[in-house]
Amino acid sequence: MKNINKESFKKEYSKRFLELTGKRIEDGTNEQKYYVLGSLIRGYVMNDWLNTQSRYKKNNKKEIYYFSMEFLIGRLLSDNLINLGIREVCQEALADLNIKLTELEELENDQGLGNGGLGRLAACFLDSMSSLSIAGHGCGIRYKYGFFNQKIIEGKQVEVPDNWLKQDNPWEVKKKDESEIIKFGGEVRLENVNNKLVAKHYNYEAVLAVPYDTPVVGYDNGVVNTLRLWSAETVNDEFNFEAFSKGDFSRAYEYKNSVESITSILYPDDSNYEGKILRLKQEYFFVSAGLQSIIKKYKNKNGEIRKLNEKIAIHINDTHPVLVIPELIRILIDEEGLSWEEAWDITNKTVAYTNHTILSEALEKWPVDMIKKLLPRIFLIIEEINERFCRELWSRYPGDWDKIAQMAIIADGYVKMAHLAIVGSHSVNGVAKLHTEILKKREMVDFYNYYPEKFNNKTNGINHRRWLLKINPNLRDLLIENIGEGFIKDPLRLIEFKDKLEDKLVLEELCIIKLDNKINLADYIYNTKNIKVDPRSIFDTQIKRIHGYKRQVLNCLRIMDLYNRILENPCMNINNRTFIFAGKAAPGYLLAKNVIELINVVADKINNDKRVNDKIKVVFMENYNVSLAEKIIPATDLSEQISMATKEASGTSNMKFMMNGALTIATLDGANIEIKENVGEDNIIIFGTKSEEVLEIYNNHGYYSYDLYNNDYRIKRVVDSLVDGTYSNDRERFRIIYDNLLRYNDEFFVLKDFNSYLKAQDKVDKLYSDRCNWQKKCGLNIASSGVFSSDRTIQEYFNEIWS
Ligand code: 26Q
Repeated sequence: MKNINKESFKKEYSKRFLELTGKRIEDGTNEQKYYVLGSLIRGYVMNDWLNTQSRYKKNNKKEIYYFSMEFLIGRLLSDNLINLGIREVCQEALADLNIKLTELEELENDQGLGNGGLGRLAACFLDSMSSLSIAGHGCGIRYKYGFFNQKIIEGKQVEVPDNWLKQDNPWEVKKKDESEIIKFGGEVRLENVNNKLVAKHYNYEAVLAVPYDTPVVGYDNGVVNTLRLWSAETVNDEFNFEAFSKGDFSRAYEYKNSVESITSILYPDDSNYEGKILRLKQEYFFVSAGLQSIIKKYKNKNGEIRKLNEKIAIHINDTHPVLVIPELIRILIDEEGLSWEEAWDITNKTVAYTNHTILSEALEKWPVDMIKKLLPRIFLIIEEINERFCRELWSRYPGDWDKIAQMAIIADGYVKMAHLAIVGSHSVNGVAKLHTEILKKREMVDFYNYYPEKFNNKTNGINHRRWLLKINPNLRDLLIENIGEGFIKDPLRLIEFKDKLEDKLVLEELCIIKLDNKINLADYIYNTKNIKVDPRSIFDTQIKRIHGYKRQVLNCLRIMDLYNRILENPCMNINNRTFIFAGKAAPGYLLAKNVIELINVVADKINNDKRVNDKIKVVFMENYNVSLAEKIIPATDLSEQISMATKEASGTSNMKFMMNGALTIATLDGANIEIKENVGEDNIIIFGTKSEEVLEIYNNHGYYSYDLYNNDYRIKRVVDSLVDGTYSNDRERFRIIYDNLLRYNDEFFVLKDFNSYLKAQDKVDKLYSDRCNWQKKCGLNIASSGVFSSDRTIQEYFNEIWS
């Protein structure tokens, strides 16, 4: 990175402003000021970007490609400034020009190309790879529309398209000259060429894949890796020429639209797999484009194709990019002339797979006919993999047809993508200890028995530079003051903060920082929602996708119960609380949408009831995204991680809250278990049915929610209030939730865990009353959070999978 000082920056900025806008700074809009700043910073990065690539080439370093359908990046401006170490200089220089950096930062649209956890994890991993000087790049799709924007109208979620590219994106560079051709449909014939059977593809539809590269800047190390996102265009300029020249304009447009639609939208569903052909097209499109460009680059570096796996590692983020396996085999055989055995061996050694879910409804399986028609060559290869695999199984388990049918890649007219991923890769990992154990012992037990060496755990992590340094600058300063800057590059050193917690002044500082953050959030809530909340109340937060298993309903029923109790006992002695929710529901997920409506209706009732509204308030914040999370997390006292045990593979917001000094109320699910191990059981509040019991009850069908409801007055009262007119004159309004709890036997044990949750919440209230002790626990959470940096996670991937 070149050295910049304030004066030279001011000159360059003014010059660039004129060049790009044709205006003087004082006549420009804030959007223009943001764009010019972004493009100037990108310019600064260019040299390091080039140098990084040349270094990798010269050192012949192994390069890692992280394939993901989703990258939930959020904003980039301030992260890039921090990693370049120039945020302060820029801030001062801009101030001289009468520009407030923080205002420009707020103008940047979120790059919201992901649904939630999986996409955000990919973004954190990119930062960690660059910051650890690992040659690791991202490969994905440049969706024209990101994850929808959520509006709440009359309590209900309304989806609005996220046209994020309406604002010019200063970070990306289009590289049309590095485009690739992707082939769909048509027929494949095996032809004899020089006494060799060669697959030839005819009558296919060709689509152009155009890459857009975004630099991924490492922290204070001059490394710049690449996030390459692909966009679909027609091959022959704009239109279907033939139709166009015959005057059939509408058909010509239709064709252009159908091609561009491949990369138009991100599927907004993270839990319910839907077998839409467009989704399959998206998957193959970016996989094929990414692989072709990787191999081109590899061969350009004089790489010997048979040694591909020594210089390239490909990681697939869940099964969504699993077509890399047959596609790589295709390229190696059809284009490079390798034998099946060679191609298979190289592919296997190159590809590794992470599983992110055990929800069976989220597992991808594609109809055979669909794959056959859309990707005829790929289908032949999958068939071959399946046949060879089944033959292997036969010799291992002769006669055990059931097992072979269970494990086959193709069965009952479907291709099972997880099976393809396990068979075709050399490593399969879960994302937290419990999750990996469940994969090994239950969900994938047959595969684990067959390939025990492939299975391993990599507990998730978060990028502590964004999720601590950036979003909580006062806490950052306090940490630096007390333990120095070492933790920035070595987050495990956060543990040094533990010793400082004996100092009353430090605890007081922590308290002030939190209060300050809460005041900021309270202002934001007032400005956006017109609700006044008390910054001295407990900020109790549940922000994540809305889903049955995450149990926002449990939280909401608990608030409804508390409301009842305060009405009964107006002098009840509790700490004031502000309940904060945020999250989006998949557009077709009616239960989740009903939950959003319930929270909003309950909020309205409570916030406007003078008998209680000085004690409790409920806020549902609209349009949850990365930037909103960045505002809420540093201001939270209590982090709600209350999924039904076994269902949340890991969770990552749990780690973000911990790192910012919130206490966690949690079930023993996902990475909550490791949070407990690290912070100690006295510094986290645990409740609820444990995973072993959940699994047992699932097996024995030994749970009847109706009995619980009938035998527990408080449960009955609160559940009845869903349909008895308490919250809505329309008694059918929350019928879906009601039926879920009673008629459909409460799949996620909301009622079963209700009392245990209430007790845990009472405990929280008591703990909070002893403020000094509470602050100390917050400090211990911060000090113990270093292992949850994605630097640790990435180092493990690197040591144990990629090299
Ligand atoms: C699949 C097929 C068709 C359409 C959509 C999908 C799809 C898209 C997104 C399926 C799943 C997802 C996302 C899953 C996800 O975010 N899982 C979360 O991953 C986090 C990172 O590992 C974990 O922390 C969470 O526990 C897990 O729920």
